[in-house]
Amino acid sequence: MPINDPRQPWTRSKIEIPDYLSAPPRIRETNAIWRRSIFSSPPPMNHLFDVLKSACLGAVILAFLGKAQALAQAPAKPAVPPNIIVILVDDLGYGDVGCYGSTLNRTPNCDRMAMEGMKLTSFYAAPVCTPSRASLLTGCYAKRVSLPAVIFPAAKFGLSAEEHTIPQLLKDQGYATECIGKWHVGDQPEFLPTHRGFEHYLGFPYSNDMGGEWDGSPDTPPGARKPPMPLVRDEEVIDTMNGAKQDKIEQIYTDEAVKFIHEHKGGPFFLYLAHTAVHVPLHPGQAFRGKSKNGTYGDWVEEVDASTGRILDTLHEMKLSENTLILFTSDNGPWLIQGRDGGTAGPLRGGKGGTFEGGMREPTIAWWPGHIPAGTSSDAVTGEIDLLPTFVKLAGGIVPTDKKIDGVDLLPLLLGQTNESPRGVQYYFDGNQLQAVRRGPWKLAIAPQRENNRPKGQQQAPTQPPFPKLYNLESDIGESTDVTAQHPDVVKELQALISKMDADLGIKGKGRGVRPPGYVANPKPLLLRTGTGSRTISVSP
Ligand SMILES: [Ca+2]
Repeated sequence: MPINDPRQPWTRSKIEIPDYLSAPPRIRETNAIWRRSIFSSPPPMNHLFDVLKSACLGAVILAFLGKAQALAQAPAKPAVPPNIIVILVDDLGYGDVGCYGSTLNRTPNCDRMAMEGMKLTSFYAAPVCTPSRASLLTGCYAKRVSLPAVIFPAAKFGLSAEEHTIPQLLKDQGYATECIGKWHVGDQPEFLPTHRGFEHYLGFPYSNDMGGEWDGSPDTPPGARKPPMPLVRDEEVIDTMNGAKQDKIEQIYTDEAVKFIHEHKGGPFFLYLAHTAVHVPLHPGQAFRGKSKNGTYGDWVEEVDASTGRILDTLHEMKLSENTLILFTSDNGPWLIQGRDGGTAGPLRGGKGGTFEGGMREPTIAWWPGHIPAGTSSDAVTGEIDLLPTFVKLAGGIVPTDKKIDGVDLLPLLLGQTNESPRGVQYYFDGNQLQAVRRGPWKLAIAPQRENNRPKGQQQAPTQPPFPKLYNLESDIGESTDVTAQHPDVVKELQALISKMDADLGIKGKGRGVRPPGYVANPKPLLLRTGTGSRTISVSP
Protein backbone atom coordinates (compact mmCIF):
# COMPACT_ATOMS: atom_id res chain seq x y z
CA MET A 1 0.00 0.00 0.00
CA PRO A 2 1.41 3.43 -0.88
CA ILE A 3 2.67 5.24 2.21
CA ASN A 4 0.62 8.36 1.45
CA ASP A 5 -2.34 6.49 0.00
CA PRO A 6 -5.19 9.05 -0.19
CA ARG A 7 -7.63 6.22 0.48
CA GLN A 8 -6.28 5.98 4.01
CA PRO A 9 -6.78 9.34 5.70
CA TRP A 10 -5.87 8.05 9.09
CA THR A 11 -2.30 7.29 8.08
CA ARG A 12 0.11 10.07 8.95
CA SER A 13 0.37 12.57 6.15
CA LYS A 14 3.99 13.35 6.94
CA ILE A 15 6.26 10.74 5.41
CA GLU A 16 9.40 9.74 7.24
CA ILE A 17 12.24 10.36 4.81
CA PRO A 18 16.01 10.49 5.37
CA ASP A 19 17.41 13.91 6.31
CA TYR A 20 19.44 14.17 3.12
CA LEU A 21 16.15 14.16 1.19
CA SER A 22 14.85 17.09 3.19
CA ALA A 23 13.83 20.10 1.17
CA PRO A 24 11.78 23.22 1.88
CA PRO A 25 8.11 22.43 2.58
CA ARG A 26 6.91 23.56 -0.85
CA ILE A 27 9.31 21.22 -2.63
CA ARG A 28 8.41 18.31 -0.37
CA GLU A 29 4.70 18.77 -0.88
CA THR A 30 4.65 19.48 -4.60
CA ASN A 31 6.58 16.31 -5.28
CA ALA A 32 4.42 14.02 -3.22
CA ILE A 33 3.46 11.83 -6.18
CA TRP A 34 7.09 11.42 -7.25
CA ARG A 35 7.99 10.55 -3.66
CA ARG A 36 5.28 7.91 -3.44
CA SER A 37 6.64 6.19 -6.52
CA ILE A 38 10.02 5.78 -4.82
CA PHE A 39 8.67 4.75 -1.44
CA SER A 40 5.61 2.79 -2.51
CA SER A 41 6.70 -0.11 -0.30
CA PRO A 42 9.40 -0.44 2.35
CA PRO A 43 12.69 -1.41 0.66
CA PRO A 44 14.28 -4.69 1.77
CA MET A 45 17.56 -4.15 3.63
CA ASN A 46 19.76 -5.81 0.99
CA HIS A 47 18.51 -3.32 -1.59
CA LEU A 48 18.84 -0.31 0.65
CA PHE A 49 22.01 0.99 -1.01
CA ASP A 50 20.36 1.13 -4.45
CA VAL A 51 17.40 2.93 -2.99
CA LEU A 52 19.65 5.48 -1.31
CA LYS A 53 21.47 6.12 -4.59
CA SER A 54 18.13 6.71 -6.35
CA ALA A 55 16.98 8.93 -3.55
CA CYS A 56 20.13 11.10 -3.70
CA LEU A 57 19.69 11.56 -7.44
CA GLY A 58 16.05 12.37 -6.78
CA ALA A 59 17.06 15.03 -4.25
CA VAL A 60 19.17 16.82 -6.87
CA ILE A 61 16.30 16.68 -9.38
CA LEU A 62 13.91 17.88 -6.69
CA ALA A 63 16.07 20.88 -5.92
CA PHE A 64 16.09 21.97 -9.58
CA LEU A 65 12.39 21.25 -10.06
CA GLY A 66 11.53 22.99 -6.83
CA LYS A 67 13.46 26.14 -7.74
CA ALA A 68 11.91 26.21 -11.20
CA GLN A 69 8.46 25.71 -9.71
CA ALA A 70 9.01 28.38 -7.07
CA LEU A 71 10.01 30.84 -9.80
CA ALA A 72 7.04 29.82 -11.93
CA GLN A 73 4.72 30.44 -8.98
CA ALA A 74 6.39 33.69 -7.92
CA PRO A 75 3.44 35.95 -8.87
CA ALA A 76 1.34 34.62 -5.98
CA LYS A 77 -1.56 36.94 -6.71
CA PRO A 78 -3.10 36.25 -10.12
CA ALA A 79 -4.38 39.14 -12.22
CA VAL A 80 -7.92 37.78 -11.96
CA PRO A 81 -8.70 36.26 -8.57
CA PRO A 82 -9.73 32.61 -8.77
CA ASN A 83 -13.27 31.38 -8.93
CA ILE A 84 -14.37 29.59 -5.77
CA ILE A 85 -16.78 26.68 -5.51
CA VAL A 86 -17.90 25.12 -2.23
CA ILE A 87 -19.55 21.72 -2.62
CA LEU A 88 -21.26 20.93 0.67
CA VAL A 89 -22.86 17.50 1.03
CA ASP A 90 -25.53 16.91 3.68
CA ASP A 91 -24.80 14.20 6.29
CA LEU A 92 -21.98 12.55 4.30
CA GLY A 93 -19.77 10.55 6.68
CA TYR A 94 -15.98 10.59 7.02
CA GLY A 95 -15.78 7.05 5.66
CA ASP A 96 -18.22 7.45 2.76
CA VAL A 97 -15.81 8.54 0.02
CA GLY A 98 -13.37 6.25 -1.79
CA CYS A 99 -10.34 8.42 -1.04
CA TYR A 100 -11.38 8.34 2.65
CA GLY A 101 -11.54 4.57 2.77
CA SER A 102 -14.97 3.60 1.45
CA THR A 103 -14.97 0.35 -0.46
CA LEU A 104 -18.74 0.45 -1.01
CA ASN A 105 -19.45 3.82 -2.58
CA ARG A 106 -17.84 4.48 -5.95
CA THR A 107 -16.60 8.08 -5.98
CA PRO A 108 -14.12 8.33 -8.87
CA ASN A 109 -14.55 12.06 -9.28
CA CYS A 110 -13.87 12.86 -5.63
CA ASP A 111 -10.94 10.46 -5.72
CA ARG A 112 -9.62 12.25 -8.81
CA MET A 113 -9.94 15.57 -6.98
CA ALA A 114 -7.90 14.14 -4.10
CA MET A 115 -5.18 12.94 -6.48
CA GLU A 116 -5.08 16.38 -8.06
CA GLY A 117 -5.43 18.32 -4.80
CA MET A 118 -5.12 18.09 -1.02
CA LYS A 119 -7.08 15.99 1.44
CA LEU A 120 -7.77 17.71 4.75
CA THR A 121 -8.13 14.87 7.24
CA SER A 122 -8.87 17.00 10.33
CA PHE A 123 -11.40 19.42 8.85
CA TYR A 124 -14.24 20.23 11.27
CA ALA A 125 -17.86 21.25 10.84
CA ALA A 126 -20.58 21.29 13.53
CA PRO A 127 -22.65 18.29 14.72
CA VAL A 128 -25.87 19.25 12.83
CA CYS A 129 -27.11 21.21 9.82
CA THR A 130 -28.03 24.75 10.89
CA PRO A 131 -25.00 25.51 13.08
CA SER A 132 -22.73 23.99 10.46
CA ARG A 133 -24.04 26.24 7.68
CA ALA A 134 -24.02 29.30 9.94
CA SER A 135 -20.34 28.58 10.73
CA LEU A 136 -19.39 28.04 7.12
CA LEU A 137 -21.00 31.27 5.93
CA THR A 138 -19.80 33.53 8.77
CA GLY A 139 -16.42 32.09 9.80
CA CYS A 140 -17.68 31.86 13.38
CA TYR A 141 -18.59 29.14 15.83
CA ALA A 142 -22.38 28.83 15.57
CA LYS A 143 -22.84 29.78 19.22
CA ARG A 144 -21.27 33.16 18.48
CA VAL A 145 -23.97 33.94 15.88
CA SER A 146 -26.74 32.34 17.99
CA LEU A 147 -27.66 29.53 15.60
CA PRO A 148 -26.49 26.59 17.74
CA ALA A 149 -29.30 24.14 16.84
CA VAL A 150 -31.47 23.02 13.93
CA ILE A 151 -34.26 25.43 12.97
CA PHE A 152 -37.57 24.38 11.43
CA PRO A 153 -39.92 25.80 8.78
CA ALA A 154 -41.29 29.26 9.57
CA ALA A 155 -38.88 29.70 12.48
CA LYS A 156 -38.60 33.15 14.02
CA PHE A 157 -34.82 32.99 13.90
CA GLY A 158 -32.24 33.13 11.16
CA LEU A 159 -28.77 34.38 10.26
CA SER A 160 -28.45 38.00 11.37
CA ALA A 161 -27.95 40.67 8.71
CA GLU A 162 -25.28 42.12 11.00
CA GLU A 163 -22.95 39.17 10.35
CA HIS A 164 -20.36 39.17 7.60
CA THR A 165 -20.80 36.36 5.11
CA ILE A 166 -18.53 34.84 2.46
CA PRO A 167 -20.78 35.82 -0.46
CA GLN A 168 -21.19 39.39 0.73
CA LEU A 169 -17.43 39.87 1.17
CA LEU A 170 -16.67 38.24 -2.18
CA LYS A 171 -19.34 40.32 -3.90
CA ASP A 172 -17.53 43.37 -2.54
CA GLN A 173 -14.47 42.09 -4.46
CA GLY A 174 -16.42 41.87 -7.72
CA TYR A 175 -17.45 38.22 -7.56
CA ALA A 176 -20.67 36.92 -9.08
CA THR A 177 -22.39 34.85 -6.37
CA GLU A 178 -24.99 32.11 -6.42
CA CYS A 179 -26.32 29.71 -3.81
CA ILE A 180 -27.76 26.43 -5.02
CA GLY A 181 -29.31 23.87 -2.69
CA LYS A 182 -30.07 23.60 0.99
CA TRP A 183 -29.83 26.88 2.91
CA HIS A 184 -31.11 26.21 6.45
CA VAL A 185 -30.14 29.39 8.26
CA GLY A 186 -33.60 30.96 8.10
CA ASP A 187 -36.51 30.56 5.66
CA GLN A 188 -38.19 33.93 6.06
CA PRO A 189 -37.69 36.25 3.08
CA GLU A 190 -35.32 38.53 5.00
CA PHE A 191 -33.10 35.54 5.89
CA LEU A 192 -32.85 33.99 2.42
CA PRO A 193 -29.56 33.86 0.44
CA THR A 194 -30.47 36.89 -1.68
CA HIS A 195 -30.41 38.95 1.55
CA ARG A 196 -27.08 37.53 2.71
CA GLY A 197 -24.79 38.30 -0.23
CA PHE A 198 -25.93 35.91 -2.95
CA GLU A 199 -27.20 37.48 -6.15
CA HIS A 200 -29.29 34.41 -6.93
CA TYR A 201 -30.65 31.33 -5.20
CA LEU A 202 -32.27 28.06 -6.23
CA GLY A 203 -32.97 25.34 -3.72
CA PHE A 204 -34.70 23.94 -0.66
CA PRO A 205 -34.53 26.43 2.20
CA TYR A 206 -34.14 23.64 4.79
CA SER A 207 -33.80 19.84 5.15
CA ASN A 208 -35.69 17.62 2.73
CA ASP A 209 -37.46 15.77 5.58
CA MET A 210 -39.26 18.94 6.65
CA GLY A 211 -41.96 18.97 3.96
CA GLY A 212 -45.60 18.52 5.01
CA GLU A 213 -49.09 19.63 4.03
CA TRP A 214 -49.57 22.86 6.00
CA ASP A 215 -51.43 25.50 3.99
CA GLY A 216 -50.63 28.29 6.42
CA SER A 217 -53.83 27.93 8.43
CA PRO A 218 -53.48 29.21 12.03
CA ASP A 219 -55.74 26.34 13.13
CA THR A 220 -52.96 23.83 12.43
CA PRO A 221 -51.17 22.73 15.62
CA PRO A 222 -47.60 24.10 15.85
CA GLY A 223 -46.10 20.60 15.60
CA ALA A 224 -47.75 20.01 12.22
CA ARG A 225 -46.85 23.33 10.65
CA LYS A 226 -44.81 22.12 7.72
CA PRO A 227 -45.68 23.50 4.28
CA PRO A 228 -45.11 21.30 1.22
CA MET A 229 -41.36 21.22 0.52
CA PRO A 230 -40.72 24.49 -1.30
CA LEU A 231 -38.29 24.89 -4.19
CA VAL A 232 -37.30 28.54 -4.03
CA ARG A 233 -35.93 30.67 -6.88
CA ASP A 234 -34.44 33.81 -5.34
CA GLU A 235 -37.32 34.62 -2.95
CA GLU A 236 -40.26 32.97 -4.70
CA VAL A 237 -41.56 29.44 -4.24
CA ILE A 238 -41.63 28.05 -7.80
CA ASP A 239 -42.58 24.45 -7.02
CA THR A 240 -43.32 22.04 -4.20
CA MET A 241 -41.42 18.78 -4.01
CA ASN A 242 -42.68 16.26 -1.50
CA GLY A 243 -41.92 12.55 -1.84
CA ALA A 244 -40.78 11.08 -5.16
CA LYS A 245 -40.59 14.50 -6.82
CA GLN A 246 -37.35 14.91 -4.90
CA ASP A 247 -35.77 12.26 -7.12
CA LYS A 248 -34.95 15.08 -9.52
CA ILE A 249 -33.53 17.56 -7.04
CA GLU A 250 -29.86 16.74 -7.51
CA GLN A 251 -30.15 17.00 -11.27
CA ILE A 252 -31.90 20.36 -10.92
CA TYR A 253 -29.09 21.62 -8.70
CA THR A 254 -26.33 20.34 -10.97
CA ASP A 255 -27.94 21.74 -14.13
CA GLU A 256 -28.16 25.11 -12.40
CA ALA A 257 -24.52 24.92 -11.28
CA VAL A 258 -23.28 24.10 -14.78
CA LYS A 259 -25.41 26.93 -16.21
CA PHE A 260 -24.00 29.37 -13.66
CA ILE A 261 -20.41 28.43 -14.54
CA HIS A 262 -21.10 28.87 -18.26
CA GLU A 263 -22.71 32.25 -17.70
CA HIS A 264 -19.82 33.52 -15.57
CA LYS A 265 -16.84 32.04 -17.37
CA GLY A 266 -15.16 35.48 -17.36
CA GLY A 267 -15.12 35.23 -13.56
CA PRO A 268 -14.53 35.66 -10.84
CA PHE A 269 -17.46 33.80 -9.33
CA PHE A 270 -18.42 32.16 -6.05
CA LEU A 271 -20.71 29.14 -6.25
CA TYR A 272 -22.06 27.60 -3.04
CA LEU A 273 -23.54 24.23 -4.03
CA ALA A 274 -25.13 22.81 -0.89
CA HIS A 275 -26.56 19.44 -1.87
CA THR A 276 -29.82 18.12 -0.44
CA ALA A 277 -28.23 14.68 -0.76
CA VAL A 278 -27.47 12.52 1.19
CA HIS A 279 -29.90 13.53 3.93
CA VAL A 280 -32.77 11.14 4.73
CA PRO A 281 -35.27 10.66 3.04
CA LEU A 282 -33.04 9.35 0.27
CA HIS A 283 -34.00 10.34 -3.28
CA PRO A 284 -31.38 9.32 -5.82
CA GLY A 285 -32.21 10.07 -9.44
CA GLN A 286 -33.54 7.35 -11.72
CA ALA A 287 -30.15 6.88 -13.40
CA PHE A 288 -28.52 6.06 -10.06
CA ARG A 289 -31.19 4.10 -8.21
CA GLY A 290 -30.19 0.49 -7.56
CA LYS A 291 -26.75 0.96 -9.09
CA SER A 292 -24.42 1.05 -6.07
CA LYS A 293 -23.19 -1.71 -3.76
CA ASN A 294 -24.45 0.26 -0.78
CA GLY A 295 -28.22 0.46 -1.15
CA THR A 296 -30.15 3.67 -1.72
CA TYR A 297 -27.65 5.59 0.40
CA GLY A 298 -24.75 4.53 -1.84
CA ASP A 299 -26.83 5.38 -4.92
CA TRP A 300 -27.21 8.94 -3.72
CA VAL A 301 -23.54 9.28 -2.75
CA GLU A 302 -22.68 8.19 -6.27
CA GLU A 303 -25.06 10.77 -7.74
CA VAL A 304 -23.29 13.48 -5.72
CA ASP A 305 -19.98 12.21 -7.05
CA ALA A 306 -21.32 12.27 -10.62
CA SER A 307 -22.53 15.84 -10.03
CA THR A 308 -19.02 16.74 -8.89
CA GLY A 309 -17.70 15.13 -12.07
CA ARG A 310 -19.99 17.28 -14.22
CA ILE A 311 -18.67 20.39 -12.51
CA LEU A 312 -15.05 19.28 -13.01
CA ASP A 313 -15.75 18.49 -16.67
CA THR A 314 -17.39 21.87 -17.14
CA LEU A 315 -14.39 23.66 -15.66
CA HIS A 316 -12.03 21.72 -17.93
CA GLU A 317 -14.18 22.41 -21.01
CA MET A 318 -14.27 26.10 -20.18
CA LYS A 319 -10.51 26.10 -19.47
CA LEU A 320 -11.20 27.33 -15.95
CA SER A 321 -9.70 24.49 -13.95
CA GLU A 322 -6.44 26.31 -13.12
CA ASN A 323 -8.29 29.39 -12.00
CA THR A 324 -10.92 27.72 -9.83
CA LEU A 325 -10.60 26.47 -6.27
CA ILE A 326 -13.07 23.79 -5.19
CA LEU A 327 -13.61 22.89 -1.55
CA PHE A 328 -15.59 19.65 -1.19
CA THR A 329 -16.89 18.77 2.28
CA SER A 330 -19.89 17.70 4.39
CA ASP A 331 -21.96 19.63 6.93
CA ASN A 332 -21.84 17.05 9.75
CA GLY A 333 -21.18 13.38 10.42
CA PRO A 334 -23.25 10.43 9.17
CA TRP A 335 -26.80 10.00 10.49
CA LEU A 336 -26.07 6.62 12.05
CA ILE A 337 -29.47 6.15 13.69
CA GLN A 338 -30.89 5.71 10.17
CA GLY A 339 -29.11 2.35 9.85
CA ARG A 340 -28.54 1.44 6.19
CA ASP A 341 -29.97 4.79 5.11
CA GLY A 342 -27.18 6.58 6.99
CA GLY A 343 -23.49 6.70 6.17
CA THR A 344 -20.36 5.70 8.04
CA ALA A 345 -17.72 7.62 9.95
CA GLY A 346 -15.04 5.06 9.05
CA PRO A 347 -12.54 4.78 11.91
CA LEU A 348 -14.09 7.63 13.90
CA ARG A 349 -16.26 7.31 16.99
CA GLY A 350 -19.84 8.63 16.94
CA GLY A 351 -21.89 10.34 14.24
CA LYS A 352 -24.23 13.21 13.48
CA GLY A 353 -25.49 15.08 16.53
CA GLY A 354 -22.46 14.54 18.77
CA THR A 355 -19.02 15.95 19.43
CA PHE A 356 -16.97 12.81 19.00
CA GLU A 357 -14.85 13.01 15.86
CA GLY A 358 -17.46 11.12 13.83
CA GLY A 359 -19.98 13.90 14.38
CA MET A 360 -17.81 16.80 13.28
CA ARG A 361 -14.77 15.66 11.26
CA GLU A 362 -15.61 15.72 7.56
CA PRO A 363 -14.21 14.19 4.37
CA THR A 364 -12.72 17.29 2.75
CA ILE A 365 -10.81 17.91 -0.45
CA ALA A 366 -9.25 21.17 -1.61
CA TRP A 367 -8.59 21.34 -5.36
CA TRP A 368 -6.89 24.06 -7.38
CA PRO A 369 -4.58 22.57 -10.02
CA GLY A 370 -1.22 24.25 -10.29
CA HIS A 371 -1.60 25.94 -6.92
CA ILE A 372 -2.64 23.39 -4.29
CA PRO A 373 -0.01 20.62 -4.42
CA ALA A 374 -1.39 17.51 -6.09
CA GLY A 375 -1.81 14.22 -4.26
CA THR A 376 -1.13 15.66 -0.81
CA SER A 377 -2.81 15.26 2.53
CA SER A 378 -2.77 17.32 5.71
CA ASP A 379 -3.86 16.30 9.19
CA ALA A 380 -3.56 19.86 10.51
CA VAL A 381 -6.60 21.19 12.35
CA THR A 382 -8.80 23.08 9.88
CA GLY A 383 -12.52 23.67 9.51
CA GLU A 384 -15.41 25.41 7.85
CA ILE A 385 -14.91 28.50 10.04
CA ASP A 386 -11.64 29.04 8.16
CA LEU A 387 -13.29 29.35 4.76
CA LEU A 388 -14.38 32.99 5.11
CA PRO A 389 -10.92 34.40 5.90
CA THR A 390 -9.29 32.06 3.38
CA PHE A 391 -11.57 33.04 0.52
CA VAL A 392 -11.49 36.75 1.33
CA LYS A 393 -7.68 36.69 1.25
CA LEU A 394 -7.76 34.71 -1.98
CA ALA A 395 -10.05 37.31 -3.53
CA GLY A 396 -7.67 40.09 -2.55
CA GLY A 397 -9.92 41.47 0.18
CA ILE A 398 -9.38 42.29 3.83
CA VAL A 399 -10.94 40.19 6.55
CA PRO A 400 -13.20 42.47 8.63
CA THR A 401 -12.11 43.22 12.18
CA ASP A 402 -15.18 45.07 13.46
CA LYS A 403 -16.49 41.87 15.01
CA LYS A 404 -14.72 38.69 16.02
CA ILE A 405 -14.34 35.93 13.42
CA ASP A 406 -13.09 32.58 14.72
CA GLY A 407 -11.53 31.16 11.56
CA VAL A 408 -8.13 31.92 10.07
CA ASP A 409 -6.60 32.05 6.58
CA LEU A 410 -5.64 28.54 5.43
CA LEU A 411 -3.75 29.60 2.29
CA PRO A 412 -0.24 28.94 3.70
CA LEU A 413 -1.32 25.35 4.39
CA LEU A 414 -3.27 24.86 1.16
CA LEU A 415 -0.43 26.23 -0.98
CA GLY A 416 2.09 23.91 0.65
CA GLN A 417 4.04 26.66 2.39
CA THR A 418 3.63 25.10 5.83
CA ASN A 419 2.58 21.81 7.39
CA GLU A 420 1.34 23.49 10.55
CA SER A 421 -2.29 24.32 11.30
CA PRO A 422 -2.73 28.08 10.94
CA ARG A 423 -5.39 27.93 13.69
CA GLY A 424 -4.17 25.16 15.95
CA VAL A 425 -7.16 24.84 18.26
CA GLN A 426 -10.63 23.40 17.60
CA TYR A 427 -13.57 23.76 19.98
CA TYR A 428 -16.46 21.27 19.95
CA PHE A 429 -19.96 22.62 20.73
CA ASP A 430 -23.13 20.54 21.08
CA GLY A 431 -25.79 23.23 20.86
CA ASN A 432 -24.68 25.95 23.24
CA GLN A 433 -22.59 23.61 25.37
CA LEU A 434 -18.83 23.51 24.96
CA GLN A 435 -17.92 19.83 25.30
CA ALA A 436 -14.32 19.48 24.14
CA VAL A 437 -11.21 21.15 22.77
CA ARG A 438 -8.41 19.89 20.54
CA ARG A 439 -4.87 21.11 20.05
CA GLY A 440 -2.44 19.07 17.98
CA PRO A 441 -3.09 15.38 18.69
CA TRP A 442 -4.75 16.05 22.05
CA LYS A 443 -8.51 16.28 22.63
CA LEU A 444 -9.93 17.02 26.05
CA ALA A 445 -13.63 16.24 26.70
CA ILE A 446 -15.16 18.08 29.65
CA ALA A 447 -18.81 16.95 29.46
CA PRO A 448 -20.93 13.91 28.49
CA GLN A 449 -20.85 13.37 24.72
CA ARG A 450 -23.50 11.66 22.61
CA GLU A 451 -22.41 8.93 20.22
CA ASN A 452 -25.65 8.49 18.22
CA ASN A 453 -24.19 5.39 16.68
CA ARG A 454 -27.06 2.92 16.90
CA PRO A 455 -30.46 2.62 15.22
CA LYS A 456 -33.43 4.47 16.67
CA GLY A 457 -34.56 3.16 20.05
CA GLN A 458 -31.23 1.55 20.85
CA GLN A 459 -29.24 4.59 21.78
CA GLN A 460 -26.45 4.49 24.29
CA ALA A 461 -26.41 7.00 27.11
CA PRO A 462 -23.88 9.81 26.70
CA THR A 463 -20.44 9.17 28.11
CA GLN A 464 -20.29 9.13 31.89
CA PRO A 465 -18.05 10.83 34.49
CA PRO A 466 -15.34 11.26 35.51
CA PHE A 467 -14.40 14.27 33.40
CA PRO A 468 -12.23 15.49 31.87
CA LYS A 469 -11.22 12.70 29.50
CA LEU A 470 -8.08 13.06 27.39
CA TYR A 471 -7.58 11.35 24.02
CA ASN A 472 -4.54 11.22 21.76
CA LEU A 473 -6.09 11.38 18.28
CA GLU A 474 -2.80 10.59 16.60
CA SER A 475 -2.48 7.16 18.20
CA ASP A 476 -6.17 6.69 19.08
CA ILE A 477 -8.32 8.20 16.35
CA GLY A 478 -11.33 6.23 17.64
CA GLU A 479 -11.22 8.02 21.04
CA SER A 480 -11.23 4.74 22.94
CA THR A 481 -8.71 5.35 25.73
CA ASP A 482 -8.72 8.09 28.35
CA VAL A 483 -5.10 9.01 29.09
CA THR A 484 -5.78 11.82 31.54
CA ALA A 485 -3.69 10.24 34.29
CA GLN A 486 -0.59 9.88 32.09
CA HIS A 487 -0.54 13.48 30.85
CA PRO A 488 -1.48 15.93 33.62
CA ASP A 489 0.48 18.77 31.97
CA VAL A 490 -1.44 18.39 28.71
CA VAL A 491 -4.72 18.36 30.63
CA LYS A 492 -3.74 21.56 32.37
CA GLU A 493 -2.87 23.29 29.07
CA LEU A 494 -6.16 22.26 27.45
CA GLN A 495 -8.13 23.29 30.51
CA ALA A 496 -6.60 26.74 30.11
CA LEU A 497 -7.98 26.82 26.55
CA ILE A 498 -11.40 25.82 27.90
CA SER A 499 -11.23 28.69 30.42
CA LYS A 500 -10.35 31.08 27.61
CA MET A 501 -13.43 30.05 25.63
CA ASP A 502 -15.54 30.17 28.80
CA ALA A 503 -14.66 33.85 29.11
CA ASP A 504 -15.67 34.41 25.47
CA LEU A 505 -18.69 32.31 24.42
CA GLY A 506 -19.28 30.49 27.72
CA ILE A 507 -19.23 26.77 28.51
CA LYS A 508 -23.02 26.49 28.96
CA GLY A 509 -24.60 29.92 29.28
CA LYS A 510 -24.19 32.73 26.80
CA GLY A 511 -20.86 34.44 27.23
CA ARG A 512 -20.20 38.04 26.30
CA GLY A 513 -18.91 37.04 22.85
CA VAL A 514 -22.32 35.72 21.77
CA ARG A 515 -24.09 37.99 19.27
CA PRO A 516 -27.87 38.01 18.62
CA PRO A 517 -29.51 36.06 15.78
CA GLY A 518 -31.79 37.51 13.14
CA TYR A 519 -35.40 37.63 14.36
CA VAL A 520 -38.87 38.16 12.91
CA ALA A 521 -41.95 38.44 15.11
CA ASN A 522 -44.50 36.89 12.74
CA PRO A 523 -42.90 34.25 10.54
CA LYS A 524 -44.94 32.77 7.70
CA PRO A 525 -44.66 29.48 5.82
CA LEU A 526 -43.11 29.47 2.37
CA LEU A 527 -46.05 28.58 0.10
CA LEU A 528 -46.77 28.64 -3.60
CA ARG A 529 -48.77 31.81 -4.19
CA THR A 530 -52.48 31.06 -4.53
CA GLY A 531 -53.47 30.80 -8.16
CA THR A 532 -49.95 30.51 -9.53
CA GLY A 533 -49.96 26.73 -9.45
CA SER A 534 -46.85 24.60 -9.62
CA ARG A 535 -44.29 25.67 -12.21
CA THR A 536 -42.25 22.53 -12.51
CA ILE A 537 -38.65 23.20 -13.41
CA SER A 538 -37.23 21.28 -16.35
CA VAL A 539 -34.11 19.14 -16.04
CA SER A 540 -31.54 18.13 -18.61
CA PRO A 541 -32.08 14.81 -20.42
CA1 LIG B 1 -26.66 17.74 7.84
